[in-house]
Amino acid sequence: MADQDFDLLEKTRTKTEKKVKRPSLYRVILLNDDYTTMDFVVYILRSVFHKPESEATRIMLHVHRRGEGIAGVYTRDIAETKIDTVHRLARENSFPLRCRMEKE
Ligand code: TYC
Repeated sequence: MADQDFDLLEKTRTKTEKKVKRPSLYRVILLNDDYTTMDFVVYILRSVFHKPESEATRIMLHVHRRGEGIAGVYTRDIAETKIDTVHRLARENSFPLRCRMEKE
């Protein structure tokens, strides 16, 4: 390939390429309430957020005492799906447990 042809192709590539960016991350925040059992919250933290038993218990007690706490940090789609799963499991088990997300 001639040098000027290469330069032309390279210029086109530079114009059209998109920068690779890290996705924004979102904290999934678990909210306290008076009715959801501690066991159910620990079950949620283990099954949905893949926390070991000791950490699940620590996070649950933090939320119980402080009102809210971080269940995990994920990309937007994963965070939204986890929130939907928590709300579905809570509803299926007649608990009012809620969570929300916030950008890191
Ligand atoms: N406050 C609840 C109770 O005393 C326990 C609880 C903890 C509920 C964390 C929700 O996100 C929560 N049974």
